[in-house]
Amino acid sequence: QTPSKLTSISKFLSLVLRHQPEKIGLALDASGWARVDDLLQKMEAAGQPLSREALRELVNASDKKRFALNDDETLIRANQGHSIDVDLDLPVITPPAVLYHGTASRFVESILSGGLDRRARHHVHLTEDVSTAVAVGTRYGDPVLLRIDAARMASLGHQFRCSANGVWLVEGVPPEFIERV
Ligand code: HQG
Repeated sequence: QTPSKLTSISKFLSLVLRHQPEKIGLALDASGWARVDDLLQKMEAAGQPLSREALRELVNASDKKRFALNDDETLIRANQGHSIDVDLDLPVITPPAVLYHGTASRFVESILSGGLDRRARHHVHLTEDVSTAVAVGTRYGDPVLLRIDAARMASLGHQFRCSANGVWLVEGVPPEFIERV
């Protein structure tokens, strides 16, 4: 597969595994898993045929490890980023003391006064990695890096979870924990 073809298939998988499974008539269970057989059959019917091997390669090669297969490779789900109601069953764990969020400059005033909201997603997405945060912010414009005092948030009872691909998830970040870097 060419890189652009892989990207387009990955985007299609994100669409049906995170946002609109009904678009191809796919069923997800309460934890967001779809049957691989069902997915491949529905993708073929939707004019996006994909072999089992190509799917496995895409899952393994994906830069951000967006998708996970279960042990016997009969089930697949998105690791994070859902807008539909799924429960990923991720445990609450202690975060690193400092996490980062990258956003676009036009959002900063609103974020510093009202905090970070989850918007269309289930959670606010945070990262340990400055360069990842900057890349995420660049998607929406001129990037701004925000430093989050995760240690203090956790000590005050905010619940942090970490997705299988290392994205830190929290329901919201009030402004007092946010500092523009
Ligand atoms: C902003 C990609 C104004 C927030 C990335 C962000 C990430 C506010 C945007 C993942 C706000 C939401 C998530 C407030 C939040 N006022 N703006 N109060 N609160 N915002 O895409 O974090 O490719 O839903 O700063 O790599 O940008 O999907 O979240 O700019 O990991 O795998 O509202 O998406 O991963 O945008 O990105 P998003 P995000 P995938």
